[in-house]
Amino acid sequence: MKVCIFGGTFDPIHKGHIHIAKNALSEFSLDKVIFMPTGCSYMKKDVTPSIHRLNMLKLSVDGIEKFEVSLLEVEREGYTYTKDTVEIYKKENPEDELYFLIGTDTLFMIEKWYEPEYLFKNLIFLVADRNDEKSQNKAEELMAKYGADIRFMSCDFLDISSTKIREKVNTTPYEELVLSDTDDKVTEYIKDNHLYKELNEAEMITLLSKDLKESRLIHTLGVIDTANALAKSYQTDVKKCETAALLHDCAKYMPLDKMIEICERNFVKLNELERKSPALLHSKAGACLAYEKYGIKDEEILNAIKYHTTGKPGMTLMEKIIFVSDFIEPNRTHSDKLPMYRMIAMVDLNLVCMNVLKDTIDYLNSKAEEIDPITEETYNYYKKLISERK
Ligand code: DGI
Ligand code: FE
Ligand code: FE
Repeated sequence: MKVCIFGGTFDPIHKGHIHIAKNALSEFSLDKVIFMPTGCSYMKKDVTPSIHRLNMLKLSVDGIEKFEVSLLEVEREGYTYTKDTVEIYKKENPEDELYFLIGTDTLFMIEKWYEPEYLFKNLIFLVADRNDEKSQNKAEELMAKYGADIRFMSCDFLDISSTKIREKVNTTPYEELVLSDTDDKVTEYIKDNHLYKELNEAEMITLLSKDLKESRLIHTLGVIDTANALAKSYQTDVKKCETAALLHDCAKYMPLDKMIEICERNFVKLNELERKSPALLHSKAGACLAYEKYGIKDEEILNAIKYHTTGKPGMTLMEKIIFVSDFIEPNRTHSDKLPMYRMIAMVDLNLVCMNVLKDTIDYLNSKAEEIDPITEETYNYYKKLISERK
């Protein structure tokens, strides 16, 4: 089979991609074009979460004959080299003749890629885009130097760019948004999932109120107020603390299997206890949901959500503020020590962290619940910290 890999971020996929892929199919009599979206490690700032890029790809490509979408790179953690992708593909499909679709810009960068010799030896490059003299010369240079097989496509090049689409979305209200350069289903997806625009607080609250029960929203408001007061008292970023507080329990009512799924696709490691305990897992799942659904890319905010249930040794100020606020916010009534903790929190967060952890461990023991190792480690960390300064 003659198979062509079409790699890219596809952020978002647009009609130019489809145009090029269709032309590659016919011009080189290919059997298949495989769209290969790049992975993105969890929290990577400059790319839309993989799940959205993948869903948009599927919306435009599914049902088109000879087009496929591959998860090979999306499902691998961290940065993936094209060389690794090709190697894996070849191992599974040793008979295929492999093509690789690129734009002229890539032609000038490819020598900087990991092991270009391997790529030139194993791939036939199809170059879409302007077939100008400079590109021709570069191709000839690569062919001479590496014995590369580089072929220019003869189809016209549509002047469409994902960057321009993102800019347009960013500057247009969703309800007025019309995109002629992507499939309508993709435009709808962008609107429905609030892509390419930062959500403001009101929009986040609207979304959140669909994910949470009223009592949980009231708790959340309490956490926001407490986090606000603590952020001011400790002179740290009030807005970021409030955002973390707002979203800290966003995954509270996700079914356990969905929690596991969202963590796994974001490469968040889980232990056995977390896999069976939604009460524990909602914090890690919440960080992933804040990232995928609420568009939060700030690592500090995401980590404050991620560790709000167990804490962790050596928490940042923001992590401590969220961890403590969750426990002491005014709607909590579970312990008569809370008024004292609320006062101490304004002057000594570490001391309150230690106490909160001690109370949690006592509570879990009384219920014969398993204690997560990180809860234990965090308690020991803060206990030591307090004892050493005396
Ligand atoms: O989500 P909230 O109710 O606002 O509060 P939270 O995120 O602190 O979650 C509290 C729950 O988490 C509570 O049911 C106890 C549980 N939890 C915290 N640490 C551990 C734990 N559960 C187990 N099994 N093991 C832990 O170490
Ligand atoms: Fe929680
Ligand atoms: Fe909470």
